[in-house]
Amino acid sequence: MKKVITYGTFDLLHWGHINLLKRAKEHGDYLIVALSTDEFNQLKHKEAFHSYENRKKILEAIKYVDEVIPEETWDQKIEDIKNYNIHTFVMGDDWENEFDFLEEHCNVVYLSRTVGISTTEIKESLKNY
Ligand code: C2G
Repeated sequence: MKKVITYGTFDLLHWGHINLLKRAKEHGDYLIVALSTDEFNQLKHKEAFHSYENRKKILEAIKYVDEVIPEETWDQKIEDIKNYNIHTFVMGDDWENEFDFLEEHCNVVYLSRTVGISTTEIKESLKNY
């Protein structure tokens, strides 16, 4: 079984996230999403609208997603890759080259971001509603 992993906050889920998850799944048979906890979001200087538990519930309902685990630190990726026997690590290309150090442990794939949508844009638009 070829297992794929990707990381993120996935707040206010939108089609850019879905495009990423769909393409990530195409790189294997089993997709794990390491979902940023509310505490880790603080380290990322992000404040999610939905709690970790609710973001997890939403992700688990997506047909491309097979498992959701917590992302608690920047440094857990190598351990995750080993513990979950990951074949391919996938991230959007806003992270291009940031995770190339993982290449000694698994394939590293950066997928193009979906232009025209982001959680930030959604929040901004709603402010003017
Ligand atoms: N994404 C995308 N297109 C968009 C918006 C997001 O392809 N329009 C992708 C991002 O590139 C990322 C994933 O969707 O791969 C999740 O996006 P975020 O929740 O913003 O992820 P981020 O906060 O960048 O977390 O350790 C890695 C970090 O946790 C990544």
